[in-house]
Amino acid sequence: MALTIAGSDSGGGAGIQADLATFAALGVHGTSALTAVTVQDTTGVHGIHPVPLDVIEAQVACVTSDYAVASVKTGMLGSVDVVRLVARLAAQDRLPLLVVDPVAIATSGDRLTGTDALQAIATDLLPHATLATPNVEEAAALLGTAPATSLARQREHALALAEKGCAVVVTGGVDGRDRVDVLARDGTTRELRGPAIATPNDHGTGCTFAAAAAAVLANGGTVLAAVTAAQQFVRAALDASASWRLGHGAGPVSHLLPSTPRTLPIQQGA
Ligand code: PXL
Repeated sequence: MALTIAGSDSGGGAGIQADLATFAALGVHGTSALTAVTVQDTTGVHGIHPVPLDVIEAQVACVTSDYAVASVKTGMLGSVDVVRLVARLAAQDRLPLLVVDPVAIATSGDRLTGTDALQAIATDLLPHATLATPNVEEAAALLGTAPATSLARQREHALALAEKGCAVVVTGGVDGRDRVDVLARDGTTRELRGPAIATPNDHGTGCTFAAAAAAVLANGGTVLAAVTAAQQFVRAALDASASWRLGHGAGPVSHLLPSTPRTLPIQQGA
């Protein structure tokens, strides 16, 4: 089982909702500690309401003292104080196999976490993580530099972040017609690539990627297995929702993959 520490997306495409759907699709029981309530649909973020620090800590303490949490994923943390709280819990070894998704901006372009909190993630939280999953823009924000516009620069950013002490996969790089994720650890890099998928529905890809990685780690997989499976899961989720028209903006990816049963068995007779 796994724990997500993240914000709620009322539109159900990203955040806690995407994390729990991903955990379930990959056969892992999900628990959650909510950091913020966002008022959100496919067109944008219309409000952000942070959850008080002591309530965030109480949720984590309650879940981790009752369940044997096997892996933890963080999403929208929102403020320096929340980042420091999560870093303190991690330093106390209460957040095993920690996957940090340094959420900065929603797919709609709305900011969810300030640059000061992103810097705190880089300095205070990454040293306690097993894996960090920034996209190209988030990697640049963590490093305080401009986003990579080449594969070589994407590799450099992944390697620089990995020096903080965890494996790092920088997602969403563009190389011709391919989309490339670069995994860096221990001074080496590895590329995972595939052709771009044409779809208007890419809301929640970052959360889904990190949650899928956490689910694989919870089941005893290696970091490479986690990143490989996460990429495959997101690609399948993008494919599966490409024809959906659920809202007026960027719609969600589908967590209902073909291997997932669509209906419950019908009980015949009495
Ligand atoms: O995908 C990043 C993300 C994380 N957390 C919440 C979000 C979003 C994007 O919309 O709403 C709560």
